[in-house]
Amino acid sequence: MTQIASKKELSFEDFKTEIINDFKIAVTSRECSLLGRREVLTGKAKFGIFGDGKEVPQLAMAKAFKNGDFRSGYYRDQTFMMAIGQMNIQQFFAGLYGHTDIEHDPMSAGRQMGGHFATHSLNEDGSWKNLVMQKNSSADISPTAGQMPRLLGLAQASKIYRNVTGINNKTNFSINGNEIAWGTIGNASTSEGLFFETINAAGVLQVPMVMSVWDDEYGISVHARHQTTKENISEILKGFQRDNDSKGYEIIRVKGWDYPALITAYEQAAQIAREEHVPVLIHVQELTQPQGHSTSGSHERYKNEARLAWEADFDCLRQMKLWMIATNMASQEELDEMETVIKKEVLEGKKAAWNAFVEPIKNEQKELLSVLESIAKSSDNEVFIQKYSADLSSIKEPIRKDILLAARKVLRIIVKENGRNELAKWITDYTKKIQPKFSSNLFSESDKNVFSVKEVLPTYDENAEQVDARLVIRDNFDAIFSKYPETLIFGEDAGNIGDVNQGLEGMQEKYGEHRVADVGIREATILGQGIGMALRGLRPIAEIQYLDYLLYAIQIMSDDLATLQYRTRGKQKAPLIIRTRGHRLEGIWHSGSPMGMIINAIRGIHVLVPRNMTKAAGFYNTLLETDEPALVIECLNGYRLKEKMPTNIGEFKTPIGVVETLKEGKDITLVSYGSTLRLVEQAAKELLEIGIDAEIIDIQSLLPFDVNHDIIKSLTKTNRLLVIDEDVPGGASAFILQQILDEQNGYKHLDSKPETLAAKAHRPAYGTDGDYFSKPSAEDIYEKVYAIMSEVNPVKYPSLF
Ligand SMILES: Cc1ncc(C[n+]2csc(CCOP(=O)(O)OP(=O)(O)O)c2C)c(N)n1
Ligand SMILES: [Mg+2]
Repeated sequence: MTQIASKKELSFEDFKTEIINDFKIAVTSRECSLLGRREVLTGKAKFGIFGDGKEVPQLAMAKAFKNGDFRSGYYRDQTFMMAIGQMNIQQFFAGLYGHTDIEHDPMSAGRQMGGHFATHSLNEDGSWKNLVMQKNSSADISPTAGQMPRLLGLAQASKIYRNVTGINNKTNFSINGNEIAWGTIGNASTSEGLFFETINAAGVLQVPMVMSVWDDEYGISVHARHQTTKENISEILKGFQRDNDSKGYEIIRVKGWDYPALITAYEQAAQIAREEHVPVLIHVQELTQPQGHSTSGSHERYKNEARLAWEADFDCLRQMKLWMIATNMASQEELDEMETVIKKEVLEGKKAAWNAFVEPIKNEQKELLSVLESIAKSSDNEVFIQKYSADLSSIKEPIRKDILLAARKVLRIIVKENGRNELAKWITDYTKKIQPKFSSNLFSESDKNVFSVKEVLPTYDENAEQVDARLVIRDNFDAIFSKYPETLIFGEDAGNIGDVNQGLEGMQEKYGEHRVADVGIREATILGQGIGMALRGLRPIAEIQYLDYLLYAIQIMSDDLATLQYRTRGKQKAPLIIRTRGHRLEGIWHSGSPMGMIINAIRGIHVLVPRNMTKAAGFYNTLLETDEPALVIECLNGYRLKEKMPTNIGEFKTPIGVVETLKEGKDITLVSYGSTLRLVEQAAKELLEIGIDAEIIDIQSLLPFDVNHDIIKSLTKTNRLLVIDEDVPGGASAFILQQILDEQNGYKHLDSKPETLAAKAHRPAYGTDGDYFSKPSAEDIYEKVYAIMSEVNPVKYPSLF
């Protein structure tokens, strides 16, 4: 481990201007924190979490941070963002107020609370910017340590760009893999499993990652003694230190108030990571929180007098100032003068941000008031309308809720009057204009979204042979890897043996260990690898061995990947493909299908459930033409079933959001997906023998769901609906029913009660009997349909039970 201490040898002749500039950035940032807190306490902003007490190390990090580099950090990093020129005073306050205009709040267009930072990787049309020409920050998320998994992938991308031939010319994303991924995390958040998982994985992978731990000894009110063994993260990570015999980390320890030592530490870290592709941990100690954790509490409640006094003394900004004076960088008076000027600047920036935030809303307020005034004149309820108008106009600094609420209340009063039309139209138009500010960009809005790809059917030779279906998948991956050099796949057992079901057999030999890779058993960071690499222009396919183990990764899918486009208002994308296999096999953890949980946790990621390997391969081919993330769940029991080998392998495409009718029928519509369809088909055959003619629809993609509303077309014919699902009762079947009945107005066409047939509420038991008694069987399906038809025609179909 390297202990960096100030050598006080920076030549002030050379560095004076730069240091003064640094000081000004730190003071600006501090003043923003101080004023920001006031804005919250006076009610202008909802919540504030600031970077005070962490300014100086961030100046050092910014100096070592080069174009093309990426940050993956957390809410304390405002000084860093200012120092790399990606956030100014006005933007800081715009974020605090929640300004919904991306021009004003470039971090998230008001979608994230202040302190969650991002840069723009995409142009307005969704195409990539040149990322090596700019300094990049992946978009922050709030869950502590949630920034860690993607950091691993951001760093790994450099490794891939440096080592994989054929993509080295992708200069928009990398110059020979020289880019560093810089992580920041609070000391207390290192208690999270995601931190340790990432640390270990980065050591194994030997990627250019510099991880800074901002250590202020606390996590809100909880002291390090409750967080970290030995109260010291670099102490306990010592075993990761590289030496002559084994690869590992370079671990550096430095005091957060020691400016020259910090500069040296960060220079050294950058050199090691950039040139050698070795991960570095910088433990930045002795940091403080001058205003406590956030605006929701005060730290005087849990820090004693001695600690508070120490924090005042060792405030990094104060120490930097003392050092500047001691080294004759500037006099006390000069620095005081700078502070006075900056205070004024921050105040002005804050005012400008507030005005920019409220002005458009005030105009909307005026607009509604004039509509209300004209309606009031000819209304029997003039007095009431005037009351609402007066209340609204008395709000000096309205928010949009105030405006819309007044309009909607008045609409109720005048529902029987002529003015209703005008006001209803105003409300509709206003909502149409404003709603996207809060709801756009959940998915890609570019011309490469999933709906941009046309279906291409598989083609077959006349006497095409039936092969093990895993060969269709394998040959399709082969075609993909040779067609797209930026694709790569990684997962447990995915490399050497070519995945547990041999769908990647021989691929590592052919495409190398960087592109077809085994990884450790660590689902969350497998996902993170995928997110990070996709953020840097690669096309990763992250493999989760079994669907049941997706739970380990679902937090990061839900919090990070699913929200990415949304939380950056379309300024970042990670078109990651997550490959897994699931549905019916054997036992509690090998045959689950928690689809309801999955589809509800990851809105923002497409969820595709192909019934066979040809369909699955077609989904991969489609997805690689788009810029959106998706989860593809292959049928675990389908690899050894026979399918015909298509001639246009790698080219055929399964459309996304489109259902397929597998069998036409006139009596009832059976809706299902995945492995269960085979049982549905069997039941339908047996039902036909007694004259019940069922129509079978394969959903194929749960998200997006039947965008053409084809299921409705079936219901107009059959007037009856049964949804068959292997999830728990009320799981995915509830979603499917909601889509058909509510979204597609399916209830209008029904003559019988719409029904669902799901698995038992418990996890499926082991073995064939376990499956039979836990999940819907062909007999269950037969009997359920029969019972529905028995109610319709009891004479023809007398009750079975
Ligand atoms: C998963 C998760 N749990 C809890 C929280 C609430 N929370 C926000 S910040 C924080 C403390 C973090 O402390 P530390 O990592 O030391 O960072 P610091 O704020 O001290 O810089 C907690 C518990 C959260 N955001 N995410
Ligand atoms: Mg802390």
